[in-house]
Amino acid sequence: MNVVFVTGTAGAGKSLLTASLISWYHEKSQNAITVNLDPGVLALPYEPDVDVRTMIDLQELMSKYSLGPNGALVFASDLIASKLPEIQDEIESSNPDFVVVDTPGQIELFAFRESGPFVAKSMRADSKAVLFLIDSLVASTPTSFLSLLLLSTSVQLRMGLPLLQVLSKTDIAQNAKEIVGWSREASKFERSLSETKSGDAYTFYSQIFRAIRKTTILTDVYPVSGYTRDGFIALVGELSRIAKGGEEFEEH
Ligand SMILES: Nc1nc2c(ncn2[C@@H]2O[C@H](COP(=O)(O)OP(=O)(O)O)[C@@H](O)[C@H]2O)c(=O)[nH]1
Ligand SMILES: [Mg+2]
Repeated sequence: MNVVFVTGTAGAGKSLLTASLISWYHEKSQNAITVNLDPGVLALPYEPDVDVRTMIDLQELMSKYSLGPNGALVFASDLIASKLPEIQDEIESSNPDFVVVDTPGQIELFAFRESGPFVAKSMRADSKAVLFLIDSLVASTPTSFLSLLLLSTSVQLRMGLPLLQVLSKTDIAQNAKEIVGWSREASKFERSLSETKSGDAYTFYSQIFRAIRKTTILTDVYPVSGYTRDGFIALVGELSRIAKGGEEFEEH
């Protein structure tokens, strides 16, 4: 059983990518299931096989503990960890090859509290990996791209699993190819950076960028569209290659 956690900032396209990945797997006759770990989501573009909303009731938390919607969401996200045995049982009852896990809308509720790292560490699987979605509409400038790379690095440290960076929404982005170019060649990033930054600010950003490239997994960014499925062959190929690799998804 190979598990992939789909993470990213709110609105980056996690749920749509989960929906598209699962229908891709099903069309290829793979035994694949989805898990929704977002206790607060109202509508999903897929029918989750395992759904944390059947285990955690946001409305009940609000009335029982006199919480507002934000407080209840924080509480609910923390409760995910305690539901792991139940989640695991439900997953294993389908005996799947691939499990696509959609994570809470707000990354900080998952990756930067205890539940995300706990679930990532404790879930039983042959291989586990994380996708971090970088919204190409948000990452359209070198500095905003860099800030999302920093967030991705931070999520990787929290989750303690190999992580693939996915550039999402390439079908509607103006400059998806340019962003991929930045990720592959520091000189391209710096050329674009120099259009808006100079002096100390330029040095600051370019040094952080080079440090991330040197010390972390940033080798490839996978450009995809959850909408048109552009880029799926490369992404799914990498996921299966890693899954076949055995124990853990390989570190870059
Ligand atoms: N055009 C386009 N829209 C997308 C894509 N991925 C997500 N969206 C839209 O962006 C919005 C947020 O997507 P969603 O999957 O709910 O994001 P999440 O909060 O990360 O789960 C929705 O309106 C989606 O339809 C994509 O690849 N292409
Ligand atoms: Mg979502």
